[in-house]
Amino acid sequence: MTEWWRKAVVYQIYPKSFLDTTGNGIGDLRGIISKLDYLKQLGVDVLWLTPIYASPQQDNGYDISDYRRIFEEYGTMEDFEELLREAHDRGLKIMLDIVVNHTSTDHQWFQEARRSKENPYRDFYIWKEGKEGGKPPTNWQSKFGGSAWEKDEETGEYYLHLFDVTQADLNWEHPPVRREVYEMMRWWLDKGVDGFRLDVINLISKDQRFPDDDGSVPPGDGRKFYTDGPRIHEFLQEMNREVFSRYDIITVGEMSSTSIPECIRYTRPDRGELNMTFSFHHLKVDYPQGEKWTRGEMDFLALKRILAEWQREMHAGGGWNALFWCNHDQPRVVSRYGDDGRYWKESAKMLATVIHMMQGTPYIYQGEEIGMTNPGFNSIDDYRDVETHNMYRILLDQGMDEEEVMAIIRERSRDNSRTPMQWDSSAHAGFTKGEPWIQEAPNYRQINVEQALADPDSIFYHYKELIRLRKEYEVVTTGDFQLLLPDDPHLFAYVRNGEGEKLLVLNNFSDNEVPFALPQEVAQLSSWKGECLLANYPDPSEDFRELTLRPYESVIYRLH
Ligand code: TEU
Repeated sequence: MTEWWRKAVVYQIYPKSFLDTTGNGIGDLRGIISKLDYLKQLGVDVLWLTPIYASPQQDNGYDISDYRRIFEEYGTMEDFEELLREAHDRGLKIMLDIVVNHTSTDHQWFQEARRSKENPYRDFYIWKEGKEGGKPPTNWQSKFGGSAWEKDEETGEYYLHLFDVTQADLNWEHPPVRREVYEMMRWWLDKGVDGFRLDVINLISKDQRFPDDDGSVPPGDGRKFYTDGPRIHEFLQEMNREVFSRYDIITVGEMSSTSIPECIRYTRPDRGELNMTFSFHHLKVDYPQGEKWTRGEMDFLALKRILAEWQREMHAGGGWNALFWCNHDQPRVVSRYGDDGRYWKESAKMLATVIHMMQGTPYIYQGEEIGMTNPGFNSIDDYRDVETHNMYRILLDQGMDEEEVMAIIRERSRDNSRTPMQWDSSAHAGFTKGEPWIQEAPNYRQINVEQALADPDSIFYHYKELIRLRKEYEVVTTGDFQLLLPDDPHLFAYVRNGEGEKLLVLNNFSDNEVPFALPQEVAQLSSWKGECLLANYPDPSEDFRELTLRPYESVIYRLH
């Protein structure tokens, strides 16, 4: 039996930037309701909303101050219930983003906890004495720059924050924390929510010795003491028992710096943890020496190697991948691994094909389906993201000149994907009638939904076709994966092998013409018949055994 989520396609909505119906410059739930028909037309099955809960918005909602209230700028609980109803009426499911590694320091639990060492909520968080000389308890670094510990003046102890100082890490060793979290999750599921995306869920179990990181394993920032930590599988199995197993839902864990063996453990059905995981190694192949805040070229062979390893090994181990190029933390993929100039349309379609014909559950991030690009802002004042602003200061303090800092930010900032959804060519891309909380990308007059829907050859319709193919051909869901030409510097070619049916997926990642010839290892295919299922040029070659791929050309052949 194939569980429904293995054949599903998920669409990620960043509510703040999706559609504003009130004119305050911030997207809202009613905006999402008004676009459900558009999403249905695309053909997706599940909508993942990034956090919509009450929050001071230091990190755009990943800093939750109340898990059971809606952020008031987004609307009311009645709006949410209406969204749920309207989505369900159309056969769309709703997945919420659950952030339980940390809460906002505005959360009532933290407000109580910081009052005194004796407060009943004290142990909801992780408190430690500093070291001699006014030093923090360990040398761990926050993912957003600087120490991961903040001294709280009230009691003189430090609390741990792996992200912003306003995002205090919860203490999962403390059973009442786990009970509260499970109860909150059931509360949402009882409302009718269809699943969860679990934010940085592989970071919740910390090594209780809290050692310093001696740097022997790069990057030496402490992550080895809390990534896929000592009790992580125990916690997830408990969560599954207490919550997930009682509902027919979809669960995906966001896994920071994880490994294939761990993700097999997280997702093998008999282990009772999660349905699938996001991993990020394929989105670090343009980080020189693993360092995000520098500029670098993509290592294409590494990209192929990594994606192929995850395909093969997760399949062999019985795990399940979430497939994606884009989310609200990543630059736009067409600007990053494609070409957002001359071959914008071809390369956006090609990238979509690469991911959507793999095994796993694909995720589309809002705007990806119309080929939205990085906005290329010039001034730090155009950026809103807390990480971007922290890194701006840190890099300047290190002596880097402002121009170089801005060049890095233009490539790396998370705001690249957080600009307003481009609906049409009217002011502010049709996102708001007011002033948007962040500027829209300047190219919205050319790249927008209205345009895409009017053009039968648009990127939108390519995504729609890819989704349709997944539903039509079983091999996309169940077939195994074979990488061809691992050393070819331009082509990403692979075969999906199903019963009596195969797919040959050819993709040119360059703006050159590149010849392809069916390699020896699949030469037996020479007796097979092949038909083209989808391409990004109007006249793809009929011969799949030997052909020349044009710039960014992408073709899917069905062989039988
Ligand atoms: O992100 C986790 C995470 O580690 C990142 O992708 C992070 O943005 C990156 O390491 C910074 O360089 C999740 C959310 O997706 C992100 O938006 C939140 O800011 C973060 O957790 C904290 O909740």
